Amino acid sequence: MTNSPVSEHAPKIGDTRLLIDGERVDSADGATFAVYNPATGEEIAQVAEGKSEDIDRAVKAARRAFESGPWRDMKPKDRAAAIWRLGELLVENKEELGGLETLDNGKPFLQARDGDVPTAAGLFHYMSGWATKLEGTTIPISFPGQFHTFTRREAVGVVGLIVPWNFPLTISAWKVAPALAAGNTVVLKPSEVTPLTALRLGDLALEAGIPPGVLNVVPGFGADAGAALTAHPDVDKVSFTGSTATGRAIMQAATGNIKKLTLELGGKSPDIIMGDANLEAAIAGAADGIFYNQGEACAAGSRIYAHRSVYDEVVAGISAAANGINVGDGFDASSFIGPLVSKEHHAKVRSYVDLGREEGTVAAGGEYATDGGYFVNPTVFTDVTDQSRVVREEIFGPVVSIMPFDDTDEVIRRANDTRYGLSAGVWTESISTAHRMAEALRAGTVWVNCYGVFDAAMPFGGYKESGWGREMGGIVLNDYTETKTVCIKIGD
Ligand code: TXE
Repeated sequence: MTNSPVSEHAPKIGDTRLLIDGERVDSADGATFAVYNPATGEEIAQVAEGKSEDIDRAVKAARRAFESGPWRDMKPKDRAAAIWRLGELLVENKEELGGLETLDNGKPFLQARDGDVPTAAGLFHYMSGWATKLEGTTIPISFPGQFHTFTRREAVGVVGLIVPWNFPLTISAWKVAPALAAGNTVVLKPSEVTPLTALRLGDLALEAGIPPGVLNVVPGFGADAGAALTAHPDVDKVSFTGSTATGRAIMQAATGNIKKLTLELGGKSPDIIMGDANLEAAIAGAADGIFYNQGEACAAGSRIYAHRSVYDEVVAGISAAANGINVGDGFDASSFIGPLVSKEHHAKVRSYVDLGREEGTVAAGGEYATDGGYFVNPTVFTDVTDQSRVVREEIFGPVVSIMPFDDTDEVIRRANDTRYGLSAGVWTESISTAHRMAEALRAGTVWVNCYGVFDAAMPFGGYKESGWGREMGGIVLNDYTETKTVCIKIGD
């Protein structure tokens, strides 16, 4: 691995202090916490640990920046230009940002540099265009000639953005880009497991001309910094991506000042291979749909339903794909999947691998590292039932269950039999089956003959316990703006 052609891309880790009001600062009590390289388990940095006092400082800075107007009152075209420039800076720094993501999260460097970073940049490019297009409407109310009524779209205010560790930079961009486009000011709290790219994002925002205090970045733990941000009386809105359990805690914490909330939570997404599917494409796509990013993806297609007529072929194909995946250090160019993100998460996924062995049959994988890095081999379970825990619960690792089905109504019912509703996949050559399934599946995104396609212009979010609201697309601006109705009397 040390001779790998990409190992030279491991970057130096720069300043790891908090970013508040445009300055890098220590936490109020001087506390720091360790972050680790999940490929080795070794500590790579000490990062300033934000706590409630630091969150309060950051919220005050964001409030000042909001009220005093350098951002909200900036000409929309200038705001757009700064956000666009931030996208450009991400692209210019993709080597460093991709390398930091690999060091911190473990994902393969080539995927981080050529996938995560350009995707994040794309969010800033796309959202910059909305800064000049937040239009209201004129409304013909029931009193002709007496009133002129219209709406305005205004920034919500200070927004708290809480992001997880699986796509640290990309999910930060999902939230920061529309928040800024709408004129809000931000306190961003990255995951304590992967804080490095969010801090660099904050530096680059300043370099792009986004004024101090508009984007503050406060790493810290969920129970402390995260809880303080969600309970803070001067935060107008919180957008969160993470587990459903934490989403519930955030809903409760937000009741104090009735914060607006966007929640993008867990998933247990079905990926359905119909009897008439192009099997080569379906097998490759479904394997990628679960194993990409080590299966640490909220949209991962972790329940594969294969029509009984193609079931054996699908099991053989996905198992072969699993066995063919190189698992290793993300800085090794041949690794398609890296280690899981942390010791704790590794322990969770390992326990599900052990459980699946009891609940079903291992068709591929089933092994994991027990020391050193947090590796788990891509694992395929068969002979499980719809009630098996590995089929019902979010594992968030490279672990998939494959189940046979006989007819379309049955598979729709089984696919929808989950508390989640984030995404779903369908593989079929029939246009009518494609449309029928797309309509019947209770999920925020349905991919047909593809899986895991994301774009800044495509809304993404969940039905049921997978969340509230949407990320991306023009629709997300609704969540970052207030609509003000203005009614002016113009006649009797
Ligand atoms: O998530 P948490 P964890 C799922 C996945 C994973 C499980 C646990 O199944 O195994 O969640 O992961 C912050 N108030 N997903 O424990 O706790 C925390 O600091 C405010 C799915 O890492 O949800 C981090 O920044 N904030 C998911 C963020 O919430 C709090 C992605 C996510 O952490 C908080 C990640 C609190 N009380 C995990 N507690 C997806 N939907 O993509 C924690 N946080």
